[in-house]
Amino acid sequence: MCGALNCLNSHYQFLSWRWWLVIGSVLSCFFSAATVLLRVKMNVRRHLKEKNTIPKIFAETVERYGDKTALIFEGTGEKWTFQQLDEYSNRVANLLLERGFREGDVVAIFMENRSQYVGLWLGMAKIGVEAALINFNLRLEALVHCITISNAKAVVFGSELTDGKRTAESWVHLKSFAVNAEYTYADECCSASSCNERSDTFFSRCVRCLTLTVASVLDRLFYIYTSGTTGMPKAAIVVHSRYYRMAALVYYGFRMTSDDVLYDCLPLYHSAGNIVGVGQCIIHGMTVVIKKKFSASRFWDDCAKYNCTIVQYIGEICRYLLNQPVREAEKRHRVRMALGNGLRQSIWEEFMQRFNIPQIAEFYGATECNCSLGNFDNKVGACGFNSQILPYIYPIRLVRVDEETMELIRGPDGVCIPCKPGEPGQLVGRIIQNDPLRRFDGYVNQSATSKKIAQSVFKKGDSAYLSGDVLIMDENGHMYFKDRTGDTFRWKGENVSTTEVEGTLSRLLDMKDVVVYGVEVPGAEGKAGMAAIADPSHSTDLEKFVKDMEKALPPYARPVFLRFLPEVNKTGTFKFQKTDLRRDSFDPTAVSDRLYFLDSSRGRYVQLDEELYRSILSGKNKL
Ligand SMILES: *[C@@H]1O[C@H](CO)[C@@H](O)[C@H](O)[C@H]1NC(C)=O
Ligand SMILES: *[C@@H]1O[C@H](CO)[C@@H](O)[C@H](O)[C@H]1NC(C)=O
Ligand SMILES: *[C@@H]1O[C@H](CO)[C@@H](O)[C@H](O)[C@H]1NC(C)=O
Ligand SMILES: *[C@@H]1O[C@H](CO)[C@@H](O)[C@H](O)[C@H]1NC(C)=O
Ligand SMILES: *[C@@H]1O[C@H](CO)[C@@H](O)[C@H](O)[C@H]1NC(C)=O
Ligand SMILES: CC(=O)N[C@H]1CO[C@H](CO)[C@@H](O)[C@@H]1O
Repeated sequence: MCGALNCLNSHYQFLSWRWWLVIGSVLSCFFSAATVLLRVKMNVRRHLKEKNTIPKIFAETVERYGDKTALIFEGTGEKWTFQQLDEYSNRVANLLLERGFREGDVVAIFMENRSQYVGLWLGMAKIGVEAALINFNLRLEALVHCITISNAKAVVFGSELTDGKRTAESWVHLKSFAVNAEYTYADECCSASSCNERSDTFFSRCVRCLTLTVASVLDRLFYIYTSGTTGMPKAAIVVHSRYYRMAALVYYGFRMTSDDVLYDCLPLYHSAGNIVGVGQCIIHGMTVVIKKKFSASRFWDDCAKYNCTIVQYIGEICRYLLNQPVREAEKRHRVRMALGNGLRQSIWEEFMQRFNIPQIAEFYGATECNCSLGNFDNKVGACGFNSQILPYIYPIRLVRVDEETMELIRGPDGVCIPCKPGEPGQLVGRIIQNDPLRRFDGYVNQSATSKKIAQSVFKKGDSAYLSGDVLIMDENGHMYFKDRTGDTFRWKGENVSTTEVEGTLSRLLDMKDVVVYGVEVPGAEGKAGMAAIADPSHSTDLEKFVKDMEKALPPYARPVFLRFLPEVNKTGTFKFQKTDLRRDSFDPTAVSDRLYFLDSSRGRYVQLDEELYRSILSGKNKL
């Protein structure tokens, strides 16, 4: 619909039919975005007025969909109906009440992704106990850090995380009974089918007698941790209305129905998996297939098996799918939409064509941020839409920043400068604390919260949420993702976007994992580009690579250093971890991987040994 309109800037004659066509489609984009926003806004208002918390909304869902399948756990094939999920969560609630947990207490959940995961936090929410959803990949310091900052009174363990449990036993400040007791507890409830046969403490709990704790939709539902690509994770607060809003925006925005079947292979300790995915089950009565772990080779077979109509993706998942050999199931499925964020523009169309996916539903929005965007009209490459008129309804904006330091650039009056179309800028969202849609609930750590808020952004004296992400808006109002904070670097007087270079290089290298970052070279201004390439089979033809690269990238964007390694580290949400790579830099004494240096005079990569390294450091070798 809005896709055909990149050409608004060309000179249409006033009153010509094409001019009207353009205006017409900009307006229709605008109205569809505005309708979605108003609809969600009205629903949030209503839930606020009727005090409809997530457990109350779920109760309505159960009433309506009772025997329909709510969750399917791929792996065991276990299915839970809405009724069963409700009963399970009531047992959880009753058990916790008996153990003395009360409204406002925090209980951490540290287990791998299983159906019970949802039942656990939902059960807690029914009695106002707040769950801290801990990343189950964490160990040692990071794990202790996350549990500590959540102020959890108890931890529910999955038995599969035994070395995590050992770590946990040293947490003297946790109630000892809780650690031991809850550990067994999560273990006992491993399958719904065994529930009926067992008469142990958990399953003897009443499933019907439970009074929901009266709460406001502005109360805390649970905590989700930021992925911590830089530094320790932060606990972001998710209130009931935010959960509703995140799930409802994609539901209405992308025109989903309760008859859709959603394939969710993302971790449940993260908002994409647990809110955008599972939220469709809790709120809208959709069947959600929970996959224990993302598998590129099983992906389409699973979709075909469960008749999934929507799949979720995140980070690099789409590229891993493209990297797979062609298989029959990849076109046999009924998937009509892929929902997620982080699909690179460089593979967007190939992904749609090869797997026969009619619509990409790319959205943008951090857990804690109130500036979500959605690409509601299938526009290639865009992560959202915001027209020039929309800011009155939806106050988000791109403002000028120094892309390297992310410092806001202000005009003479001290207010931030809005970007023009085509100009990259940081996405900011105005904060209006008494509007549930415009609220920023922040982090558990107050000082982390204040770091994400700036004053005098839209006008003097206001405050706004800083997303930390750089986007570009075109003339029509489509927004495109540029880079994450600190990912752009400057080289030879130019700004290099790591996301763009990664996309290009990965394409040249048959979709290998490529991570690009800037490294400091003594005596050189800015940062030199370095690319870490996952190449376990040593299959890269460097000569061909250089030739292709020279055609595809301008000189300043070509990586000066290459590092070939067996595997690149990723976060639980399939994003690359760059911190270690940056720290290792290009020092051959510190890195055992193969390193190369771009000898620009000869136009080829040469192996980087200690001698060459010293010569670069001393400035003898020109970069
Ligand atoms: C998928 O759809 C087919 C045809 O409508 C049906 O026979 C099959 O039982 C469905 N599978 C599941 C898991 O619902
Ligand atoms: C690079 O970005 C900075 C601000 O972040 C800007 O001032 C500068 O003009 C940009 N340089 C180029 C060559 O685009
Ligand atoms: C972001 O949160 C702040 C703080 O509550 C709020 O005032 C602002 O309106 C929100 N902005 C958006 C775009 O949601
Ligand atoms: C809170 O955030 C600040 C700033 O980000 C950080 O320095 C501090 O260590 C954090 N405190 C805790 C307890 O995590
Ligand atoms: C990947 O992570 C492991 C474990 O944290 C670490 O030991 C290793 O150095 C990392 N590799 C790279 C290339 O950063
Ligand atoms: C991603 C992941 O680790 N998934 C886990 C989900 O739960 C099953 C069963 O406990 C584990 O085997 C998976 O590894």
